[in-house]
Amino acid sequence: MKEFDTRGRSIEDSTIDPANVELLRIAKKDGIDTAFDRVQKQEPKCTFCEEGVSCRTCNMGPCRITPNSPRGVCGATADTIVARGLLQNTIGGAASHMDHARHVAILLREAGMGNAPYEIKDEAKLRRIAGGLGIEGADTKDKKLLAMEVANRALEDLGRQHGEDAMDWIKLHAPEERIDTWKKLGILPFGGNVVVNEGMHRRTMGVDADPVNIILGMLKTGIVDGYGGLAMSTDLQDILFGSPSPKISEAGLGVLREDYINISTHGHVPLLSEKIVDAAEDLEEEAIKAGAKGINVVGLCCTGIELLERKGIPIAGNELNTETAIITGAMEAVVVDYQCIYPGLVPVADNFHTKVITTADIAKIPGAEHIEFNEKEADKVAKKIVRLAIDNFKNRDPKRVNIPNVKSKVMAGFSPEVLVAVLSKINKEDPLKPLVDAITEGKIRGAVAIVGCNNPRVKHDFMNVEIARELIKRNVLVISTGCVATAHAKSGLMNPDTAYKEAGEDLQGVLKVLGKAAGMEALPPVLNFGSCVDNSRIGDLLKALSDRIGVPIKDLPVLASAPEYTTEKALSIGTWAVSLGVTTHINPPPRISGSQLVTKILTEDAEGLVGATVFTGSDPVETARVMIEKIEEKRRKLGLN
Ligand code: SF4
Ligand code: MSK
Repeated sequence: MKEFDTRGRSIEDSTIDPANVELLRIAKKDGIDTAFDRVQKQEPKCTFCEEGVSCRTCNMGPCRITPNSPRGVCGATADTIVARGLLQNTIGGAASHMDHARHVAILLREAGMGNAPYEIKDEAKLRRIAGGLGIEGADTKDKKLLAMEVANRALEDLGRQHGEDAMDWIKLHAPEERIDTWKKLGILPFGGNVVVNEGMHRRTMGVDADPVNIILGMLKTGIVDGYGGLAMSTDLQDILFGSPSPKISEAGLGVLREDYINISTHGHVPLLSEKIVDAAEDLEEEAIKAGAKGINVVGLCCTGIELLERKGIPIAGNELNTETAIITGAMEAVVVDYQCIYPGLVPVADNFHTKVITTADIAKIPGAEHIEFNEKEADKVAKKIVRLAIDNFKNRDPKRVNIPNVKSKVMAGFSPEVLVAVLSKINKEDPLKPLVDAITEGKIRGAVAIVGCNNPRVKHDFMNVEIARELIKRNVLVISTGCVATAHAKSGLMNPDTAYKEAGEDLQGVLKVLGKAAGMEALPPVLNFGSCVDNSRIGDLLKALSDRIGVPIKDLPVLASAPEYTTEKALSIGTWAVSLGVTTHINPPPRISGSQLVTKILTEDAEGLVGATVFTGSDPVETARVMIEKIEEKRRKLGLN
């Protein structure tokens, strides 16, 4: 029998998700390899790589820094190599989000031209964004024409090659104070893609060797991600698919249904998944004819959250549920777009009847079935995929179906607009006042945005969930996105009926007042703000609070955290948070320990540059304690008790 791990880590020590425990036992019994096994087989890790002091940028290398060889062949020091490695990862994140934004912008333009079967679902937001961009006739123009103009402005913003002024999407969303700070530091982006281009240039052999300058380049990349990636994607998706509103649904692998054809949508960009939901509704009869009770579309990762926040589609799990979802034996098709899709899904699916269907020309996996997604024929492609799943139902082996009975009720779909709508029922003239009062009176001590991924190097969901529990107990509001939001949803922290009981007394009081205004007993103490690109909504909320209170974001009692970070995207989002002035916790630690200088810049000197730093910590109780200390320090500086 194959060994589950090489370090004696038990299944229970690998995940806190009971559904995963159940399914990993089956995987172990059946000899199915998952990320939980593979992570162990990668041990021990190369310490040069772990510390960030290996470089394979050019063909004189690879180079590794040791006491005997303190410079690479070109003369680069550990400081340069570590800083360059970080910059390169940040570029990977920003490039992913901006390509996502570009993709949505092109679809919006096609929809405006009548070339793609998509509607403009949030006309008010379209007009608001158009107004913010200074487009003439934003209030009166035909919405399709306006959609085309907004899309063109987005593409122009991404593609601008020269200029001095901030890019449009920065002006739309960033506080003036930040734009000034970034300008003074020489890191204010005038265009989107050019920053990625410049960064790739900066990091190649023989260009930027100054660690401080490279870190500034990294901050610039984080900023461009925040606006050219996250905010642009969010805005355009809201216009096309509608802005989120509170939705009650369910989370956890128990949302899969035994008698139904199960289709999961996984990835990040909801262009196809929205259509899969429609196609599944349309083809219900065909599913029944195939012997199923119907079609059950569920979400995984961020595409899943996009469906949850707009349509209330149940979310089956986060990153480390994507392989185990297949091990339920009840999944007819896993439909993926791009980002965070493990190639390991295919070998897991090979053990079952599940079809993994790739749809993006930039994201193919050997062994998967590729059905190219052409937006112009979106309905046709979606139906083809759903029919494939229906047809696959007959291949399911009922004896191998094991759907864990694990799921939790979840309230999702929060955003600044939703909060303002709730708050305006308490104070119509000045909606943010009740929230600001709760903060100044100390009923809410502060807020932490917990965002990011799962990482099998640490116990699945443990940090994500336990930090939140510690914080809400101490009257700190938590906002979460991405795989963390799904971790919180699965663990009951977003249950609209019970979650508030886990909050401290003062926070509970506030949640009850807000809940009453929203027509329920209490809001959850952990608010689901959506997918990874929806982190832009947190930026908008911080800007609104900073404007209302009259202090820069860097002085607000707020922090960010990515407790189980995996992707380059999480790193670039974290970099954006720091550039905004939000001190950010990150775990497992980034690969910087090989440079004292880079470590010092990020953990200390960044305070003088942007008013925020980075810190690490792998114990949830201790990390939450440090967070609360930092929040209390901010409160003291603001003169708050
Ligand atoms: Fe080595 Fe310099 Fe080439 Fe990196 S860039 S591989 S340190 S020679
Ligand atoms: S899906 S970026 S693992 S949050 Fe957004 Fe999850 Fe991180 Fe991907």
